[in-house]
This record gives sequence, C-alpha cells and structure tokens, in this order.
Amino acid sequence: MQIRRISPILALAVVAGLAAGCSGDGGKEPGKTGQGTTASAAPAAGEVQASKGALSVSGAWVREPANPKVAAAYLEITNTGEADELQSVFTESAHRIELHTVKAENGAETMSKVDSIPVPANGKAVLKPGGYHIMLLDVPRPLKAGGKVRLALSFTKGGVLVVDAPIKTGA
Ligand SMILES: [Cu+2]
Repeated sequence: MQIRRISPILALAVVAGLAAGCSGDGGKEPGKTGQGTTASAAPAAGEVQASKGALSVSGAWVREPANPKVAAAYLEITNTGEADELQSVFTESAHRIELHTVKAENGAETMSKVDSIPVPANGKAVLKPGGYHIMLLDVPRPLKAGGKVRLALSFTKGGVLVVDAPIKTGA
C-alpha cells in the first residue's frame, strides 16, 4: 500500500534519524568539519546512490558555494515507472530549501522557484548547473569541499529517498 503524499514531518524525521549524532545545536564545533561524519570518496559517475521502487538517484553533489549562506545541489533521478515529481527536499544542512529552475530572460539567467520538479515516466529528471536544482538557503555551517550533505528527497508517488551528496568545487 502506498501513500500518495508523505508528510513533511515524517520526511524530516527520516533525516533527523539518519543524521543523529552530527546535528549540533548551531554552535561552533571546533575540530569538526562538514557533517561530522566520515567523508567517503565521491561516488563514481552514474553510480546509484539511492533507489526505491521505480526511482533511483545518482550523481548527487553540492557545489561548494562562494556565498556561504546558500548552495545548490544537483543530481539525476531515473524513473522506470509512471510519471512522478520531486515535491520537496529536507536536510539538516540548511534551514530552508527551495526547488529552482533557471530561466533565460533578456540574455540574463535568473533562478526562479518551482513547486515541484517533474520526473517523466520511464525517463530521467536531470538537475544540473543552468537548469533545475535544489537550493539550500540559510545554511548554518559552511559547506566545504570534501564534506557531504544528506538530502531526503520526497516524491509525490515514490516516497522518500535519502542520498549523501558530496561537496565539490567546480561548475
Ligand atoms: Cu537556485
């Protein structure tokens, strides 16, 4: 039996549970970097980082931000089933998250908020620089390359998938 809509509270609980032990209370943690967990090697390109039902997620990463208060996360969602949508994302690494797309207007690229990101049936949703992305806002602790960000991705039909997105420099 499948629930159509996962409650934000439940998704948050998933993240909180999995991230237990590395939360801190917003204060400084001398000697600790990133999430406080061991940073493993970055996953190989195309490697599936999480899967559930028809959905799998690969290539998740977060760009080390120039402005420490905001960051963008990118990943690929492969769907072998019916059309779905990425509805919301939760993380302990940001106080606020929005789903964004990039639009070209008068030759300038601007980001705008979207309610959800479509995941086509038997297809892929690709979140990448210059396109759809997950925007992390009000980031409490600086995100540094070598660390990682745990993201809980909540889908309309597919439930919640959790991935660890390595923080990297670059475009
Ligand atoms: Cu954005």
